[in-house]
Amino acid sequence: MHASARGVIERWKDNPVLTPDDVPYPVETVHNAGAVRCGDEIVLLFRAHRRSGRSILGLARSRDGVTFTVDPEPWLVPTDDPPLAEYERFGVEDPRITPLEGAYWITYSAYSRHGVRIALARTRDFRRVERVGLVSQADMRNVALFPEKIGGRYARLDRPHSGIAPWSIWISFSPDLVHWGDSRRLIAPAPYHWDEMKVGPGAPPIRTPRGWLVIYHGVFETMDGAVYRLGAALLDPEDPTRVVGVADDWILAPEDPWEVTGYVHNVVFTCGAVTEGDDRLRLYWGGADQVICTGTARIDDLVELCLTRPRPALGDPA
Ligand code: BMA
Repeated sequence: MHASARGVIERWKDNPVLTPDDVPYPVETVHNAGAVRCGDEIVLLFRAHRRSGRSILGLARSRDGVTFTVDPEPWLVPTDDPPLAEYERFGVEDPRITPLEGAYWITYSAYSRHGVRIALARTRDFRRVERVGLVSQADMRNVALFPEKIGGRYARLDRPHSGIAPWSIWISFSPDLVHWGDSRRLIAPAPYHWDEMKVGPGAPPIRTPRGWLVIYHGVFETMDGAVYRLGAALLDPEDPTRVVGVADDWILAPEDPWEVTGYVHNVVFTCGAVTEGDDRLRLYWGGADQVICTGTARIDDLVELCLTRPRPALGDPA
């Protein structure tokens, strides 16, 4: 029997797992968290709006994946040090965490009057953090590093903005994690489909026996504003420039009251997931840009959706 997209993610019964009230410093929101295992903890790096409307990154820790304690101070705030200061002035947003070669690498959006660029930071312990620098020009968002080199190069999924082309998921390569190129488009929004307005990578790609599992967000424009949902795609395990399949249906849509109503209505948006045992994925998502929710799915179910009911990666859906 084929897995059905509806219900493929089992929501945690006590969502949301983090709200602004859980944060010991003033914030309006807590959402869009990168996630990783670090020792016996799950660490979330989340985006939080200050009253000004500008964002900072906060850190929360958990032993069980559902009960979190937030550190007393923000983890990363816009820097005053040049040259990055000029590019982080309006805030830092949407971090993704990738463990790679003994460190945790964090890609985040750096906002300024010059647009949105991606910056890279690294840490070994989530106590000290070192900024590496900017790794894209404007305008770029949603950068997720692969957790291993591919063909001798670092690889990432990214999502350039364009006034001309649809906002698509691309793949790029680098010799050093700083200089990127050889970019190719992988997955485009599908016209008149739930992800027709834009798509963007979510959690860093997850290696499975049948390929790299990509959880992405897709946006649909309505008369009532945009709706953000999550979808799944599979890339070839050896050559991730080849798309194996993009699931036709979404895997998660705003349904719970705190996903439907909040800072921005009708949003589920992910930056992170961790594996649980051999066969499950624990996904974290922002609900309505205001709270953090979690749920789990069988990795095989997600993979099967990509294989059995795919839509064209770059073209019209069936
Ligand atoms: C995107 C980003 C995300 C946010 C989403 C929905 O452009 O700003 O951080 O969750 O919009 O508002």
